[in-house]
Amino acid sequence: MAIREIHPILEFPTNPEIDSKEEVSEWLEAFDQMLEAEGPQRGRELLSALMDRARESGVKVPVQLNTPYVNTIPVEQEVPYPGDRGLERRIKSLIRWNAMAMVHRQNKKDPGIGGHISTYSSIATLLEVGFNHFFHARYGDQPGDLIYFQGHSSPGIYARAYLEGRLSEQQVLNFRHELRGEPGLPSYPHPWLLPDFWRFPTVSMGLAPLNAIYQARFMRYLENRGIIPATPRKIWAFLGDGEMDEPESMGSITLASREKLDNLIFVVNCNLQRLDGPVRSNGKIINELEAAFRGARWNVIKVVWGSDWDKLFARDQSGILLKRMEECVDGEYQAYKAKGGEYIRREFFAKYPELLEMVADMSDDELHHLTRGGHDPQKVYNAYKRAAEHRGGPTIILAHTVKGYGLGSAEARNATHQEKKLADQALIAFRSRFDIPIPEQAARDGSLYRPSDDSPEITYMRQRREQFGGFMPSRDVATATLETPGLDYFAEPLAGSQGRAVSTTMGYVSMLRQLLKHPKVGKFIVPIVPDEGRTFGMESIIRQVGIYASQGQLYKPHDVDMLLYYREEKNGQILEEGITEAGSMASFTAAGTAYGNYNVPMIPFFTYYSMFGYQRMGDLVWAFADARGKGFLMGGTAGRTTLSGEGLQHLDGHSHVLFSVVPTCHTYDPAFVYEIAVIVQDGMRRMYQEGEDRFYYITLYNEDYPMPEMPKGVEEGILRGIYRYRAAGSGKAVAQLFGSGPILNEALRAQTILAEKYGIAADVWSVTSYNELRREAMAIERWNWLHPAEPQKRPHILGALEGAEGPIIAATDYIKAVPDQLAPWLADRLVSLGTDGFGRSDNRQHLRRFFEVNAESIAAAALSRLAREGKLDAQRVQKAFAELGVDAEKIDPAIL
Ligand SMILES: Cc1ncc(C[n+]2csc(CCOP(=O)(O)OP(=O)(O)O)c2C)c(N)n1
Ligand SMILES: [Mg+2]
Repeated sequence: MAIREIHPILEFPTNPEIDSKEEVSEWLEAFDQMLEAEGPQRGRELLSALMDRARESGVKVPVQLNTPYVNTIPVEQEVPYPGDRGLERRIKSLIRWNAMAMVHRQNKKDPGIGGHISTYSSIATLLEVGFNHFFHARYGDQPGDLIYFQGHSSPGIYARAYLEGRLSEQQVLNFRHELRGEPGLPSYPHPWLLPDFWRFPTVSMGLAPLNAIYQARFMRYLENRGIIPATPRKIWAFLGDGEMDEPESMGSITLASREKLDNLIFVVNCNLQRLDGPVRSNGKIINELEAAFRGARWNVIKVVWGSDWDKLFARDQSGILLKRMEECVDGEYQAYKAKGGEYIRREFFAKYPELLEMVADMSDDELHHLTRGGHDPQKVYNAYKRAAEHRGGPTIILAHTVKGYGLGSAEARNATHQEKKLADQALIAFRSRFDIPIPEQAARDGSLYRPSDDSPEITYMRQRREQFGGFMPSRDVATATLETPGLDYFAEPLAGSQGRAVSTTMGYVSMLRQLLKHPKVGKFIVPIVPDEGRTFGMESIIRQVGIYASQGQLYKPHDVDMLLYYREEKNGQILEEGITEAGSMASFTAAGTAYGNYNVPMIPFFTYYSMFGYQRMGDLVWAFADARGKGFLMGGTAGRTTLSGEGLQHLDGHSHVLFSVVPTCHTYDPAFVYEIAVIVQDGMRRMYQEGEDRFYYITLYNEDYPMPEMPKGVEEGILRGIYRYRAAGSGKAVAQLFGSGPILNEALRAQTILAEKYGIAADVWSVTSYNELRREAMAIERWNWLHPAEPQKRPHILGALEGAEGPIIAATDYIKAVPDQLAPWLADRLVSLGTDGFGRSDNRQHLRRFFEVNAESIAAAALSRLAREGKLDAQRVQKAFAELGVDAEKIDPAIL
């Protein structure tokens, strides 16, 4: 008995075969005696010393990451529950009812509209103990805890807010009916759709755990840099056990322990089921997660069994109950709940006569209602208390729950996730089980129920929340007050490089260096880089502001004598994330939403390899936009022909298309450093001074060429997406050449070729953003069709091109779909040249010829188009092709 009691502390399960041997018994007896006399701490020390000795002697000490399948906190170490259990149960029952009723009603009224009943039913106690006893809305003048709610439990969160009086009945009745001309509620946590309420979009599985880890780290970053005061704030992430299968869920768990993030608490709702069926039918998800997280050095607290099991454990002299619990797999545990008390007695207890005897005095109904730990407020409270008090690392609570808890025939069934509405009888049974004080007919109708404002339930709920500083979830954002630098601060990039060949990346890095020194915004800048700092020439920034390292620099770097040594600091400003674009995006998210979560206007610049950007972490970008994130994503080593040498997996020719789908993202493809300066300056103003919820994707290239000084009066054109960079030298242009990024230089060279070799005058335009031009044009077109009686308006692209005649050859280092965005307005004039197809390993010259975006191809395309329009002789143009080295019969790079 004593051995089993200390299991949770000692972490060694007994092995009956060894136990039986006499020698072992003697050892165990001696150990028991010592434990009794000197306590568990001494026991731990002794074991640790024994293990050290064993290791020194070459004995292979077994790695044991699992504790027995019981609660981590022994019953004798529990503290009593501090709340009014009866009242809290009534409140929880009311929330359960309303959460179920809102989904049920919607699906009766509008079949197929969806929603979830069974997820909240399993997590209700886990959330309610938090709301009543742990979740702080404020710490003094600081915002409070940050909570990532399991996305599919949203009906329960809404139901609570409804009882609190924060959401109207009409809103709740319009759950999943947002577009009816009256207030409604979105399906899941979406700050974009309900900005005063939700903080974190969590419904795409796996993003919440990753974002929560980086959020906890970012909180420490802000504290260590002195941007916010240190508080006992916590980050709670409520996660599904099925959700833990997503690679993002567990991919960064060692960061949390390495960084000693004791402000982070994961609560996994282990209802043993996901959408289709069991999470680990033939094993135990709780044990699997326990081993993984203990291995990653998290504090793991298992909450497996409710208090009513305690008396059975107390009766168990031989350890047979634990043995039976250990041998059952999750598929069986699920079946026990689905099939009820008689089945539990027959299949679980009757396996061993001794075990069966143990429950002889219990009815089938009592057996069925033996509670799982995650449904017992006493057990949950104790786990949370331990987690909140734990120091030195993150905690994960693995709470055993039942999916569809209380839903009668839907409880623990494989199909329960998809349950949207209940039959009349089930509604009535629900009402009885949870004592909902409504008439039978109201139960059949699935009516909402809210007691009066002065009822004990509502009074208690409100009092509890007042004690913790206010309602949650809630998102309140202070008005933006940051004064961002004017364009004059960017004098250096605007002046050009004085003939020196530099890349836009270099120009951007020196601009960033300058911004970091700015007296008002400097400290808010957060440079983020996933192990590519040197690729982008950021060594000087590392030296200037240091890399954030929560422990400082515990070693003397080998390059300490060099000017640009590898500088790590406890208050370092750069987040060097290592090779994790997803992790970096999570940091970008924490920083880009800090204006709302910490009231500090952090301005992240996440610079990365553009090819490993959106297509690698797109769902996180989408969630960032939903969360109203701000900041600059800087796609470095951009362009399918500009990043030479690398090849198919590296050469990015499409990230602009991918980013163009995000409504709040502004994408720019600048050719010159001054263009970047104008975009960044205006972006900072809009996001942080004007408070607009938007962000930027800007591509950076590594081709060196002289950066010109900014011509006069082009700022607006840069921001709107197009301006004439160099008009035809002599004569009126008969063709228009569009270029973006370094391909603008090819367009300029084509302009010269056309003029000098063929006497064709052409204008050259820098197109900084096809996407901006398209969005504006679409908005104008929409207005036009909606206002047929009004004079037509003209999209900016047509206004900008007024008087500019002839075909338009639009060349880009991105795929043709990028310039093609303007086809609805320029169709009869537009010839797009782009880099469709797989990248190749070669140098720029050969890549551009291969993809037909070099100057010669641009010139040839212009001549060809003029020939088609009857303005040039086709035979002559064909001859020109030969002169220009353009092979008309070459393979099409788009398909090969
Ligand atoms: C990335 C992603 N893939 C798939 C889904 C669809 N989906 C919604 S809920 C769910 C099952 C969730 O199971 P679990 O995490 O165990 O939560 P439970 O409802 O059991 O608490 C799935 C697959 C999703 N929301 N996100
Ligand atoms: Mg689950």
